[in-house]
Amino acid sequence: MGNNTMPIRYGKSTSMNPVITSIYTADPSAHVWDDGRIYIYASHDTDPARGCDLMDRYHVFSSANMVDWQDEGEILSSEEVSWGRPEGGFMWAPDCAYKNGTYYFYYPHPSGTNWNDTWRIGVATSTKPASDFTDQGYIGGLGGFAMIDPAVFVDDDNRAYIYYGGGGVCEGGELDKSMMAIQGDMKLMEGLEDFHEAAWVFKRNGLYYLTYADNFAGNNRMRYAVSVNPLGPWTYKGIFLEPTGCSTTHGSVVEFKGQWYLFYHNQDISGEGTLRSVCIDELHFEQDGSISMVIQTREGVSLAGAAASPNRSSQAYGTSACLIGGGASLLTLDDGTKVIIGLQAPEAYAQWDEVDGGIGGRFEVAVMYATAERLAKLRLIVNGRDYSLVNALSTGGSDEYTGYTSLTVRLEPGSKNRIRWSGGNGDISISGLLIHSLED
Ligand code: FUB
Repeated sequence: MGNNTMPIRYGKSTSMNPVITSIYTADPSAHVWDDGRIYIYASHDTDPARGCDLMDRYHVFSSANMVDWQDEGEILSSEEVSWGRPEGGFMWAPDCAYKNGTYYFYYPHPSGTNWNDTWRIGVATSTKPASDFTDQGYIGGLGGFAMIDPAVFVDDDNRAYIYYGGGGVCEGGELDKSMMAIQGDMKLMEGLEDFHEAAWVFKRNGLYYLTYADNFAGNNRMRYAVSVNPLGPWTYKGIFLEPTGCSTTHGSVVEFKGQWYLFYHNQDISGEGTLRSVCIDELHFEQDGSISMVIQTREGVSLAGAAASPNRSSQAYGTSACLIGGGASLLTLDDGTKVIIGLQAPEAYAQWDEVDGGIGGRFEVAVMYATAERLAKLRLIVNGRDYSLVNALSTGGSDEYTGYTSLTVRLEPGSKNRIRWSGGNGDISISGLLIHSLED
């Protein structure tokens, strides 16, 4: 064990798309907060997929420059929602708002077994943007059949509005000072053409924009409408995102350091519509304020501001401190480095038993790997909790140990944390474990 740097994550000049590759994420709601960072509040498609019902937890991601994204870890799971569907699951497209020192996390979640009839909009709060959220219950008077996808817009005058809906119905209304109740009535958002779901509202040059997913068969697109009033009526303007290849589409539009962006998802990593991945591309406006068609790129977006420091210190655990089993074995490379191979079988594993969690808290747990496969996966188990599969994209060769994949989890205080990476999802070899502490 010792100090190390993590050069592999850094040095990219563009974000690449998808931008989040370690786990599957969808429905990104992006916000820039007072700390100068941009945050993505996303749904988390759990692997292996089981429709959208097994989406049972949320992760947040943040960046200072649009290229280097930090997994901030899990902020809420269906197990923590006392009023939620007894069977859990269905933590769909969320959003977050900030007002007077509190972050409000809004999420759609069914309250009954008959899930699609019993949607409610839950609210969890925290004084931090990406940790310590506690559920506060749901917003009274909202919900019912297919009523999903909350989006909250706080106007320049500090008045806050909530929009939501699905199955062709979009409603909006004003939140009261508590940010957890509706002031007055919700009303139908008039003037939208072919609304399906995924409402999002932003303001530019005094004009309000409402973006949403349409019903285009099998492959939704994103459309938008504008208004001089945050609750409409709206004037329909057109399509600005063509199909991404995924059966759903869902996005958010935000300005960061003078450039506008569209956050959306596709299924490029998995090829499956319920294992989606967040992407980012630039969004541009015409002279008259209309949105230009967004060009979906493989490169993603360029650095906005300084590159992240490659000098973050971390704890590195080599393969000598590792227990291996189930068919995994050690191989000594020409330069003397020992790596772990043979992780093809589900029983195969590499486990570190004495990982130092310091005083306890959030840690990015990473593994360095080589794989020639387009997509291999490792299962991450920390102190007995199964965090599901973590993706490892091809490094271009089975002896190219340049891969880095990670997930942010909570470690216990002290040096008895047990971290296990197990196989069974592709030919992948690993050269070590890294952990990096995040501020709580
Ligand atoms: O992620 C689950 C659902 O799929 C969202 O709530 C919809 O907007 C669609 O993206």
